[in-house]
Amino acid sequence: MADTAKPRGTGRTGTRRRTARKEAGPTLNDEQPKVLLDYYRQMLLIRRFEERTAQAYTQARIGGYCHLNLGEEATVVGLMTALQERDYLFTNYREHGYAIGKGIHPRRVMAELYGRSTGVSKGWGGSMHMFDTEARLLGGYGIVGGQLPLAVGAALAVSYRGGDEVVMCQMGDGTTNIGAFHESLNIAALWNLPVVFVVINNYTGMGTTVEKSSAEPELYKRGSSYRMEGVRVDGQDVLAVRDAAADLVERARAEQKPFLLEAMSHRMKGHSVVDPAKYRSAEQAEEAKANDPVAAFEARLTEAGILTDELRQEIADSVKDEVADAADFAENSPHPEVSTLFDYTYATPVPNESSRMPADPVFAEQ
Ligand SMILES: Cc1ncc(C[n+]2csc(CCOP(=O)(O)OP(=O)(O)O)c2C)c(N)n1
Repeated sequence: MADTAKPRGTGRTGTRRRTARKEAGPTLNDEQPKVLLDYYRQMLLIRRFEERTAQAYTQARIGGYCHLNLGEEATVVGLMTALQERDYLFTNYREHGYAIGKGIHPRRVMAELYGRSTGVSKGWGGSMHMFDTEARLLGGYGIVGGQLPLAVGAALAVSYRGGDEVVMCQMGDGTTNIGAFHESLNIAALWNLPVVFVVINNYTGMGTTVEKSSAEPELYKRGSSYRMEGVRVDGQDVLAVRDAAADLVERARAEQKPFLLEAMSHRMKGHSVVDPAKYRSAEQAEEAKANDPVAAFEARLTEAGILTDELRQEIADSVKDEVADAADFAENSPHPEVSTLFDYTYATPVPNESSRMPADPVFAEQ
């Protein structure tokens, strides 16, 4: 087990999260400027995409629940960079950035949010249920912990077929107290399945803190109950996340066994778009702001002379255009035909499948 993240100050009430001491993460020296700029662009794209999503939601262009990745951009990009194209991904409902990172076009992600037929899930899934077999994103789940047993099942299928794909299963910190977490880690370890379980520790499950809800708040240590190696990483540092995740993904592939990764993150806004996060102290909100991973990476690249003023403007403009294009695409896409409502419920047609449409009478006339 290893803790490579910055230490967390846990004061008596657990409200102070971090001490001032910073552990050194990976340096920029061995990195290609082009690659670093690409990470920066991806992080900025997710940031602007999510801001646009929040705006569209408050304008009632997007319905249902809507949870954003604001503040978690370094974690998202680091994790997605660590996966090979053939690897599978399961996430919770906070998945817009993951969908983009897994290679799904922002247009299709935005269109799904708008509930349009051009969306990732043809407009029937919405924010929490993006699913794309081609990109190997196997959901998007609204039930806390719902993705874990399914990820284990997918890894069992991979293992049974003798494949070399790895399954990454993302979740929040609150999820580690759900029964499915323990059942899934147990079976994955028992059956030597290639799953990397990733806990995004943004310190809060809705309004409840990790310290208030978890008897073992150092969540990466929970793997030890299942003899599963756990690693904690600084989720604000895209390079640290990438390195830690890539190491575990490749070890899961080579050694055919599961791992647990905990990424220490900050959620910059409320639990969902409509949550004003009043349970958070001004100090905590300030701390999240001070730990903005996009701003931090931007400053780091600027200091290293990799990001010039000109490049920053160029990237900002192209990201702005890409997000505007995604929103236009969504806005101008058609709604799905109601007759397709039942088409995607099961993989194959099943007998007794209900195909009653919303306005149909409950009992057909004789
Ligand atoms: C089984 C179940 N219980 C409760 C909920 C309501 N709920 C939605 S999100 C959430 C908090 C989960 O927090 P965490 O796992 O830390 O993820 P985060 O939202 O921080 O990404 C809860 C309790 C739910 N969706 N499913």
